[in-house]
Amino acid sequence: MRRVPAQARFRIGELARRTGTSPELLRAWERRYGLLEPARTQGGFRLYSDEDERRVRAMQGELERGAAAAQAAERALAGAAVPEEAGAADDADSLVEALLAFDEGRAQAIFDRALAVYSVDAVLGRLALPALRSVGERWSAGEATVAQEHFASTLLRGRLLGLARGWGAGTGPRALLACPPGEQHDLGLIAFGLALRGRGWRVVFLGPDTPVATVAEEAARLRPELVVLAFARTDGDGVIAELAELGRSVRLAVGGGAATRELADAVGAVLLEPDPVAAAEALTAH
Ligand code: B12
Repeated sequence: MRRVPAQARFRIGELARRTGTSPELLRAWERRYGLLEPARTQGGFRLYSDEDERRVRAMQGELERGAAAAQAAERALAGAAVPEEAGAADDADSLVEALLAFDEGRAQAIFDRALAVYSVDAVLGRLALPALRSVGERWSAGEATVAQEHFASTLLRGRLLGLARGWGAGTGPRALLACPPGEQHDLGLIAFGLALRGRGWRVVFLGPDTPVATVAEEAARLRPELVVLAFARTDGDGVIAELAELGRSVRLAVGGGAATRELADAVGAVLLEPDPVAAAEALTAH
């Protein structure tokens, strides 16, 4: 049995929650196909890693595409070799192409394949976010229509929220995520939530356009380790005073394209790094 490598850190229940499977099914795949290679703690508990999570998602992807279980396991085990960087970047270009062509089937297939081969961090940082940003920039430059931008944002938002299933469960520190009143731009915040969950946090997501009073109420009820608000619009409604009040009772952080040092200082918040994955890493390391 392998020694406990640093990245082996969650138990079978957490792996089942993350992948929408059951501990019984995971044990069966481990026993029958050697799909998972858990490490063992002193106490003999199995601990699983991101690589184990990638294999389960790969197995699910192959089964969804109609492969037999043994064949699906074989492909999932074979999938690990692909270098993350190179492939994902190419995928981002093909994904943007498929999205601008309203080719849902191809866009979904590219996303499925990426999930089968790369970690969630790589899918976020090298595929979903670059593709969303590229469509956004083309829209701003008048090279993409509102319909193309809406199609792309909605499809990817659906896939990212699909990955978020169960992100509120577990025993890790809890983060309460929301967009302030009048703010509908939550794609970066969803990506940030997924990156936090990948690092063992529990995520409570209130989503777009949330009154600060509602955030304060939930924070008082849940007592999260962190409250995070995302700002994409510079012309956002005046919530500074309300946020500063909230910042006096909870640990507050702000992020997003319109989150500035001035805003963070004004409300007593931590200013998060622009990249959602790097921001989650920095917070967890901290
Ligand atoms: C998609 C989009 C929408 C979608 C949002 C869908 C959704 N669920 O998020 C919809 C259609 C709802 C929308 C509506 C509007 N939008 Co809009 N939208 C965009 C668009 C095209 C892309 C934004 C996006 O999501 N990009 C993908 C994300 C992942 O990238 P990003 O936002 O750049 O974020 C990066 C970082 O900031 C970071 N990040 C983002 N959030 C967070 C959060 C945390 C915690 C962290 C750590 C990091 C982080 O992650 C990303 C890094 O990769 C941009 C144009 C652009 N080029 O950005 C305009 C844009 C943001 N929208 C704009 C405007 C004006 C509007 C509307 C008013 C348009 C209208 N007249 O109706 C409405 C307002 C809605 C509202 N009340 O908020 C303006 C904002 C101008 C400003 N600075 O104030 C922009 C910049 C377009 C423009 N150039 O004018 N929009």
